[in-house]
Amino acid sequence: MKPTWASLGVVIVLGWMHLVTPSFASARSVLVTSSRDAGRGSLRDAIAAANCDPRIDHIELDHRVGSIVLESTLLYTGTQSLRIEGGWARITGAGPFDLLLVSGGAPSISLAELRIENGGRAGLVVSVPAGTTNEIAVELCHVSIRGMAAEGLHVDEYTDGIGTGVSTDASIRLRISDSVIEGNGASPTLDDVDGIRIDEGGLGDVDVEIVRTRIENNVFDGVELDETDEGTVHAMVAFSTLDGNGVGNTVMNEPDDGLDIDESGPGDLDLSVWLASVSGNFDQGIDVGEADDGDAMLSLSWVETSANGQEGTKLGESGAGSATAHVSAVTALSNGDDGLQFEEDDAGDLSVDASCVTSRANGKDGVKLEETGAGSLRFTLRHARSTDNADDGMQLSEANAGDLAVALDDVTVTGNVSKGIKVKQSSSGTGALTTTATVVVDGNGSGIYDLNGVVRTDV
Ligand SMILES: [Ca+2]
Ligand SMILES: [Ca+2]
Ligand SMILES: [Ca+2]
Ligand SMILES: [Ca+2]
Repeated sequence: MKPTWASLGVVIVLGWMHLVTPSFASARSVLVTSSRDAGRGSLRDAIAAANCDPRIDHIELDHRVGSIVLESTLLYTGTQSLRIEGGWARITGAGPFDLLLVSGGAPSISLAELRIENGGRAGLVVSVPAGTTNEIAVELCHVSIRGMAAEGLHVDEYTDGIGTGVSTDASIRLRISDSVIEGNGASPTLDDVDGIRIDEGGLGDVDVEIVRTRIENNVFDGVELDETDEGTVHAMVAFSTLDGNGVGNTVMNEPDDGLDIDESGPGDLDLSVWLASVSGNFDQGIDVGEADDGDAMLSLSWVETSANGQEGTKLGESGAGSATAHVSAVTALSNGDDGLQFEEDDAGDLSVDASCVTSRANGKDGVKLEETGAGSLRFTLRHARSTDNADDGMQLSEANAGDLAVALDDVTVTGNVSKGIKVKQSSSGTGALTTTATVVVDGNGSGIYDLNGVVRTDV
């Protein structure tokens, strides 16, 4: 029989599918059907196929795969974006190796419906190759990363490991939703192996969004974002918990927080946290630092930061640039240091607009704002309570060039061991404190007001 063009097409397609095993769900998707470490139909085979064929951008695990015990790292070296849909499979591996390593500079790696558990090193490592200048995006949706000896997720731009060697000029974008990052970093010898860690250097930004996600009981920081040189940090955390991180750390290079962000070099830091719990962490709940040129902007709304070992929230801004914070419906109870601590240094202002804040039984001040260097301090606080703290209810200070303007409205300050409200304006400039319906019950150990260089007006 003479072959038709249609039958020839079938033969060609079947032959091509035979060459690129395992089986294909579509032309650019590989279906994983085996739970074995390697071999036909395995996840390792699928990733190897994607390493060789840039048309493959999708790997799907059949929901019957169940559990895969790896004997070595799954290494994705492809340069194309890749999405792995895990079918709720569980990937583990007892040896001292990272479970999934992405090293080819793919613009996007996306994992969904996958459980990555109990590995001997990190869960997912994205190692950005030298010379990369584009954005590298990492997306986790319905992913759990639990019980890794090292980081749960580590995105690293450096050639020689954490923050050392030569960095690329890539930007890093991370999106996490409906996920769990829990109990990672248990190695007794590795340092700074956080639940989620981004090491970004050189040109480029860090852009992070964490939604509906639990990041808990990691041995080091829950989340650590380090951005250096030119570039900004934008981070948003919502409907999430970052509790109990940094506890049980036996290496102790540095105390660890729920959320730790460090931005340095030119560029800003912009963090929004809303509807979140950041409590019970070893050091600070939220610890953000912006250095050199650029501003720090912090927005907290409906956030609980309690029972952290040091400050509930700590913001530090240094170098040129200002610090601005909007705080509403924030609770800070029984932290080891201040409930809220904002410090701005060098050129630039510190401006804080806060309402509905409860700061109680903290180890030092309920609220501490400190502005030094050129620039002014502006603070408005409405509908707030700062009570039963071990030092002052409120300590607000402005130094060097610049003015101080504080307005308190419907604020209750009582039961603090030292002063109720301590406000200090030193060096040049003016100091003004306006109180409206502010209740300062004389239950403070050293009296109600301690004003230095400040004129108080009660309206
Ligand atoms: Ca940078
Ligand atoms: Ca900066
Ligand atoms: Ca500054
Ligand atoms: Ca000043």
